[in-house]
Amino acid sequence: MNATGKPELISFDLCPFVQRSVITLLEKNVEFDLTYIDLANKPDWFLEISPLGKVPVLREKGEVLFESAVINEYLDETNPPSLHPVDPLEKAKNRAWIEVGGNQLMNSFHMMMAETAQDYATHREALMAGFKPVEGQIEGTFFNGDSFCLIDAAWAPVFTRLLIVEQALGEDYLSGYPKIRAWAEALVARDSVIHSVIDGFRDKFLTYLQKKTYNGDTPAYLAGRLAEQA
Ligand SMILES: N[C@@H](CCC(=O)N[C@@H](CS)C(=O)NCC(=O)O)C(=O)O
Repeated sequence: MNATGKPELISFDLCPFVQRSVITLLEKNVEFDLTYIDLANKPDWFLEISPLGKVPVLREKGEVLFESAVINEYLDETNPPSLHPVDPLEKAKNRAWIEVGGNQLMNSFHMMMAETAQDYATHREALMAGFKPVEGQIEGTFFNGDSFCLIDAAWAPVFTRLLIVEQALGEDYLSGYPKIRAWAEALVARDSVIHSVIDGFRDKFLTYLQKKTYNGDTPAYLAGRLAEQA
């Protein structure tokens, strides 16, 4: 909580982990403040409060919370009704698949940041293999069926980015996974997901990928492909 009495989420404008918490706050109609920092130039006040120097950080009641999945659990408990399934076993299973969603966020990030075509192919394969166990878990429009749950908030940022890159490059990262494809499309069309990113997110995200270089000024693999499309 800050001077306004609202919870404050410390953010970087392209961060998928922050997006998870923004979606949760929007779904729960909680008023909050969003403070953006530059991760390339972290302010001292942020380094003082953030144990790992990472966003998101939630400032609430003079305390600091970190780790997006934990922040979301806290927001869920303190702003009922819960977005988790009621049954403890189902809830525990959802938490396990939320963890898988975090791994897939990292797999997609590594693929998008790959320096060479070979790195890209390796990470692309890991990402697509990572979807395999998920396909059979999806119960309906959303992960658990008709209701949007915390697990949907956790996974939506994966698809926000993946669908942008697919569309820009004509790729298909969900080939063979029709349930995940339908889930992804339902998530990116959801109001809370649409409003969880900055205006102009698509262009800013693609520009960020286009600027990725290595060994001085060699464009990274996707940067090169995006430049070809331009
Ligand atoms: N497991 C963390 C991951 C957070 C994370 O990696 N955030 C990135 C931005 S998307 C960050 O702050 N990176 C800054 C750094 O590593 O220096 C979570 O779920 O909150």
